[in-house]
Amino acid sequence: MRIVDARVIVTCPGRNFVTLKIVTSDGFTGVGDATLNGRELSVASYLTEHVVPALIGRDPARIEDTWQYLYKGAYWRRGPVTMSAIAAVDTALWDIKGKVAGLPVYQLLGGRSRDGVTVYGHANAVDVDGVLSEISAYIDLGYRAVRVQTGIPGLASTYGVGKDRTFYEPADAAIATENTWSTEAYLAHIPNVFARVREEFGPALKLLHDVHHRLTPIEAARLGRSLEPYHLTWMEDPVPAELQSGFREIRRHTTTPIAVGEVFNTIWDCQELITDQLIDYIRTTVVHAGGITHLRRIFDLAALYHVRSGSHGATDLSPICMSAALHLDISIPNFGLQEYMRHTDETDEVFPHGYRYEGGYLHPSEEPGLGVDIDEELAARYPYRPAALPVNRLEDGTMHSW
Ligand code: GCO
Ligand code: MG
Repeated sequence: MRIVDARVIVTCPGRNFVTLKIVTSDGFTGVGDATLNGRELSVASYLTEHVVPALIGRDPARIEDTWQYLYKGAYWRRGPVTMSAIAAVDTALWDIKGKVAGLPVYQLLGGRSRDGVTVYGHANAVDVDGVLSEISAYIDLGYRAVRVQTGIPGLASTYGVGKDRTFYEPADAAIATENTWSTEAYLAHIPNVFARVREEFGPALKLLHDVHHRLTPIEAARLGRSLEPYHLTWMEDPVPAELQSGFREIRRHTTTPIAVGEVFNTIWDCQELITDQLIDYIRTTVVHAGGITHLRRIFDLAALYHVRSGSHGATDLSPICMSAALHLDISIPNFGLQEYMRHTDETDEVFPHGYRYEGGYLHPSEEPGLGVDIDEELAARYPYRPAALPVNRLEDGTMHSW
């Protein structure tokens, strides 16, 4: 069997997605997500110009070899564009392997390690009363874990708090929206939010919070310590993570667990974080960290150091990425949590999928392969619309991490 066709499909059913579809000589097809929010066309071009021509004629069964060919063969290693492109190829080849074997991909990964994949929802609102009612709504849907984000008094807008609460989407303009940030206002407000939330919902609900790379290590240490009475499951992305040793400073001061990794692309971005036990959850994803093959490598390393998975699952990761994530989540020994931000109906229609939500858990599809596809005719009705992620400035105008 050979690869006879590979095409890149860009579509915008409410938001932009980039998808790779691979076709084999025996008529099997596989799909992979290649979406890089705000930089979509760079991955589409990397695939179309540099990867697709090299795929034609290759044996689709050679997943590891193809991964190594694309990673080592480019000479220019790592980076979000390269690794999202490799991820799309890898995911599509696992999909094909499952279809050829007649098995859902999780069976090829060793079978089930659990009955369902525990997910967390993204509860957000401008004020505390609003977020309390959002959390209640998630509990009514059966969620056991929620990530809590609120507006900050004195700031006009805050990351993680959307116009539409259910479908949070930060990429809201062709040229990046500018936000203003105050660490002082933030650090003064957040502990009060969690005090209210715990008071209202008791100790059993898993609570998470996304800091979105905005603090320095010592500020993050202060936040972690101030949140200790409320027993968070994790404090996410407390600092920008280029400096892995910076996490040592946070660890020294607080027992609030730390999760990081949504912007990481390879195992090298988190090697020290894992082997030095500086984090508790690794949040790398299928689409941005080199596909099922490489993500499993990261999770296997993490398992040796008591680090659990907590994959990113925002709306900019397509239902193809979510399908692939669930096959990994259900099979690995060190699963922690899976983020689940619901896609809009338009998106779900373009990507018909067999995974389902029930009572706080997601369940992967039982169909052979990943159990997800792209409706190409429908996708063609939603042309690409430029949309960038916001930027962030301090009150004096200094550029800050978003
Ligand atoms: C999360 C994230 C997202 C990202 C978004 C960027 O869900 O944890 O931080 O909201 O900001 O996915 O494209
Ligand atoms: Mg995040």
